[in-house]
Amino acid sequence: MSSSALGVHPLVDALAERIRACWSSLPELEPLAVDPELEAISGSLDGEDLYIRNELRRSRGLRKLHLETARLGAGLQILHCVFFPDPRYDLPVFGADIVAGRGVVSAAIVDLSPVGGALPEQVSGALAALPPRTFSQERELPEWGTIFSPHVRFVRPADAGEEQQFIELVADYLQVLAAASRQVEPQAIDHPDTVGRYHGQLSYCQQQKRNDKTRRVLEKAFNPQWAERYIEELLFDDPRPLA
Ligand code: BLA
Repeated sequence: MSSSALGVHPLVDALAERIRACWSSLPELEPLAVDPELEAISGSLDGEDLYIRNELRRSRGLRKLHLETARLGAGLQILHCVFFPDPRYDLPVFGADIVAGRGVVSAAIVDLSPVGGALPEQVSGALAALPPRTFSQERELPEWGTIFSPHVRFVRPADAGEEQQFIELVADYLQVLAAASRQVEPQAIDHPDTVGRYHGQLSYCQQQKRNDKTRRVLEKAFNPQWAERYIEELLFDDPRPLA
């Protein structure tokens, strides 16, 4: 059965398709195994369909590309996407999240987030040069959102036109990341910059885990132990220790 047959919001489907298309522009794209238990999860909760699909890849400079599309409790539809860099490469974390319920998108966020204090200059320059995209409803970041860059966009798309703008915005950010990941040269595993980016990525994961909204939804759809494992092992797993 296709995910749309289960009632995933068209923005979730369309953005997932666009992200998959962007994957192919990443250098040295390779498969990455997903725990078979987590690849496709379906069930029901309070009489509603429950569905999670997880896709993983990796590419040059990026240790894990994760795309999750889900339909969880109370008609909630989610797209969750994070590309985690290999700390040896001076690359940001790509993150995007869409939350929709009852046909309305309440949250759409995208960012290339720094792990080394500030974004690499090439990346911030390329982001600053992107075509402007305007949204009528900007949202305020939560208190844990200090991990995001000055280029983060957090909006509530008001109509189909703004939903399309959001898709284009995500594609712009992915193009910037693809260009950077083609050019950047790795540094030694024990280089102080590598160590700094490793700690930066740990703190990115730590802050994301402070988002109670994600945890609460997963606990309700499954159970607290399952949610804990899912968050720690798949959503925001720490990078492998350097030595
Ligand atoms: C908010 N995330 C939310 C909300 C829910 C989820 C229910 C509240 C919706 C709203 O405020 O309108 C739930 N998100 C999930 C679940 C998953 C998910 C269950 O990804 C996965 C299974 N969240 C991320 C990533 C980012 C992110 C990668 O996972 C950003 C790059 C951001 N989600 C994010 C932010 C909020 C949010 C900033 C708003 C939080 C707030 O306002 O308190």
